[in-house]
Amino acid sequence: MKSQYLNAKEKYARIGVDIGDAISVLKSIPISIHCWQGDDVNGFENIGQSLSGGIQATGNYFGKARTPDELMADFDKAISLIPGKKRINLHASYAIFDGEPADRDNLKPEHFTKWVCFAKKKGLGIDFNSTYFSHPKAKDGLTLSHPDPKIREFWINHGVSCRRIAAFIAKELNTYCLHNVWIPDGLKDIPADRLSPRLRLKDSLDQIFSEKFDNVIDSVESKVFGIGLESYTVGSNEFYMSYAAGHNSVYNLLDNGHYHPNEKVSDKIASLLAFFDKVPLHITRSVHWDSDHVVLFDDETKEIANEIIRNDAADKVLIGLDFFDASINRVAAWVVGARSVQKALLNALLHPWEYLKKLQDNADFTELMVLREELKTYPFSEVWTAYCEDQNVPANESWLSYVKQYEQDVLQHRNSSPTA
Ligand code: RNT
Ligand code: ZN
Repeated sequence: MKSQYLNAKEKYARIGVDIGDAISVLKSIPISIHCWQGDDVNGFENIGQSLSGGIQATGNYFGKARTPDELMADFDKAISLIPGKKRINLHASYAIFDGEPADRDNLKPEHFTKWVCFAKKKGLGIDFNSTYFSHPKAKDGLTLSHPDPKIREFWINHGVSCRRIAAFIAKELNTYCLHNVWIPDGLKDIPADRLSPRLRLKDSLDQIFSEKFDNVIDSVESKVFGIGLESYTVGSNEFYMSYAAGHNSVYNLLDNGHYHPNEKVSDKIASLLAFFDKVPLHITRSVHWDSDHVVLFDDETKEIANEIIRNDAADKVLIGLDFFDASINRVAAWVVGARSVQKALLNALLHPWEYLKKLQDNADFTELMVLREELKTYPFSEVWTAYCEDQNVPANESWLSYVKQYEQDVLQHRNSSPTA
């Protein structure tokens, strides 16, 4: 084992890569893990609304979390098998009510104190999303751009409450809190007016973002289309890109499921880095469309990681995960997705980028191609193993036995209604 590691160290050293340095950088890069993989984006409001807004979780694997305690326990199991620095990404619909439930326009920091305690205990940061879907007032697919000022006001108040909650979280945890806005607003069929909804959205956002907070980073997330909203998306890429460009503290979040299949988010990151000091990211895997499959160690994930690492942007790109697969063990899904992103980051850290950039500048495209191809069979797995050992998590597929044990001990005993 040791000699394999030394062998790998020597091999990488010959191309100018120090694997010890790679491991120490990797350790410091936080991954924000989305809570919503644990319960198919359900949340805890119990308002009788199924998932809406043009997104869908498919599958019916047993054992999904039904209560805050179950979701926290499942999340905890997942993070025990994921190396490195972690944050938890919450949605407003995961508010925990002790007494009377509050509607979305009236959410308060106290509805998230249990999450804050959980995060403190586990050493996690928290990111936050306002929730503009799965609610009776979002039924017709419009929220912040709705023609009815009363409905708009409801959702503006939601955004305002959520930013106050994000500020509370940031203060409690003494780290930034990314507050992201994604709205489903769009139309199934060809619009008669594309501009008015966008002007209304612009005005709603201005109202939501008018209060200033330390340590809250705001972002807006565009999308190409949603199910049932195929013809028009109010919050399009151009709309939000322009909005972010015109507002100092609002950033454009890139979700790599939200573009045409031939567009690559890996290519967009550097464009944004030329103009913004933060680039929030949702890493997902889209199969033909925004299907939100579990993230794998695949070419696009690797290329996204390459962009982050070779542009020295690990503190600018805020990495979050966004997928929801209900057809497999949900805890395993979290672990696969998070470990895949970390593998991609490590893979990127094991490239001699300065040298490769020089080859590009010198137009030596032959050596550039040859070296990149040869690097694909370098002993990456030895370094990944060393990293996992350093972080006290299983290095290979053996982590699954812990999830299977948990499935047997805990998940299998969950029927459809929660026990107290
Ligand atoms: C939807 C967006 C959004 C959601 C989550 C639940 O297409 O990707 O980020 O997935 O907020
Ligand atoms: Zn997303």
